[in-house]
Amino acid sequence: MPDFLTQARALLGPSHVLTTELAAYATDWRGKFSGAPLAVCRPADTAQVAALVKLCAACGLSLVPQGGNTSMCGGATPDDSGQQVVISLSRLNRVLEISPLNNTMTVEAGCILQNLQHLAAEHDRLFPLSLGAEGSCQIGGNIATNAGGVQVLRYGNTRDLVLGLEVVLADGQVLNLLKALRKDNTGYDLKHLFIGAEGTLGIITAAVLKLFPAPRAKAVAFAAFQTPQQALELLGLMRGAMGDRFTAFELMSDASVKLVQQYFPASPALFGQSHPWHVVMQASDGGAQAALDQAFETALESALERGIIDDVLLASSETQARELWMVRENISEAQQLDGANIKHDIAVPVSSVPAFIDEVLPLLQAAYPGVRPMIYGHLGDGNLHFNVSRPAGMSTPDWQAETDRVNVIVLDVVARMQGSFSAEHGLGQLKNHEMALYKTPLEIDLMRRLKNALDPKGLMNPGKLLPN
Ligand code: FAD
Ligand code: 2HG
Ligand code: ZN
Repeated sequence: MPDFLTQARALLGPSHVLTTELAAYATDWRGKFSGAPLAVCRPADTAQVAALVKLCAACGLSLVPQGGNTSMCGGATPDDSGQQVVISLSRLNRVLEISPLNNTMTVEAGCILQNLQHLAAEHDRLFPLSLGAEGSCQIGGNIATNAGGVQVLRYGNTRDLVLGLEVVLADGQVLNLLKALRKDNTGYDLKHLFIGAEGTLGIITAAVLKLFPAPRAKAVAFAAFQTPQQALELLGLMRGAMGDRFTAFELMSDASVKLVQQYFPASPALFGQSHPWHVVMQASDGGAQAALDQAFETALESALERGIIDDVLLASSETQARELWMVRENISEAQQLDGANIKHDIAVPVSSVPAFIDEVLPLLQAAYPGVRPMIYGHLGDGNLHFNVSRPAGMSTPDWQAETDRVNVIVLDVVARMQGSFSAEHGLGQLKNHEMALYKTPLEIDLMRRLKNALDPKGLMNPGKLLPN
């Protein structure tokens, strides 16, 4: 077997093969998983990624692709065998082309999402993927997890934003699908195999992304109301009034808003009294600000008159809009600061969300008196983050020991409602075991056959996505 470290250093340069101070690469964002990689390699381009994959294969070493390491499921965290190589894509951060006429940009996988949003804006375009981790996650990681975020309602998931891909396969071959085509029915659409595959089928090195016209006007509001059913009524009313201009509709329980206010004291003051539920919502378009404001305000007035909402705050400046959004975007971080929580990233049909909440809450409260569910998420997509914080007085290890039981309570209801046990974060090493419970044997068998066809030696991110 070739000496991996010597050859990797010759290939990438010694400073790009790290064997010490690996904690930032070896531990996940939540601090839930950590491993012991043999090395962290930082290739500079697609050719180096391909050569590195070939070297790993020759040495019989498995590899873990890593972008911004913001996975919620330990997807980018190596195991503790000392036999896995983390391949960090951070140095593949070039923009290869931006074409306002085609409404596309071609970028390397290690580009930070927020930088791509800014780049699009500089060209008077919108790249609509938007999520709390956008300042550090990479487009390769977004594609590998088929990330969702807060504008799926209008623009779809990452899968809908990718026109072309370049992928290094498990044997080191480079599959170049970097086409900027809106139509191409020439056989199986191979790029979709790698989108959402969590690095188990290949390493994404570049992508062609869709751009949209840059909005000229934007309206943001934060509303308070009594029941999830009213949130659905509000969603229907706002979509009816605003049509395609309605881009985001994010639900938050009062407990999750209060948690943000507790851990982020600079959060904006909201309403004079408590309300059980809140949403932050956004509309945007290419027309005049006054016209958008008028349509938005008229729709909200109608919601108030009909008693759908109790109260509403309209952002009167970009700063205020950002502050209102930060209440929503800081919930993850606030939960992280608050200690252990058992996360569920579920989806049910949008119309079933109120029934789902009504069914699960009493079951949890009966099993764990004093439990603190933090319910929030992308209501417009039927996707809730149903993250259950430990009951007051229970220790973190005792609560973590309840994970399987809590999962069954929540996920069995999801399954009965024909839902998904992982709507946008993927499976990683946190939820791959649930596959065996909630996917059919035929689905799992087909996935294994795909995996074996593309990665017969099982070297690409083993232990993730598929059940062990
Ligand atoms: P990593 O964490 O590095 O990797 C994620 C997975 O992709 C791993 O399996 C890894 O092996 C694989 N991977 C990474 N890069 C490549 C590549 N180039 N080729 C092949 N495989 C690769 N997700 C949502 O969907 N919606 C949200 O609203 C959302 N909000 C978040 C908010 C916060 C505060 C945090 C911490 C995370 C959030 N996430 C969200 C989860 C996370 O999935 C996203 O942040 C992001 O898509 C992951 O990108 P990354 O570059 O950090 O990937
Ligand atoms: C969000 O929508 C993210 O804020 C993170 O998907 C959710 O922390 C979570 O569970
Ligand atoms: Zn989310």
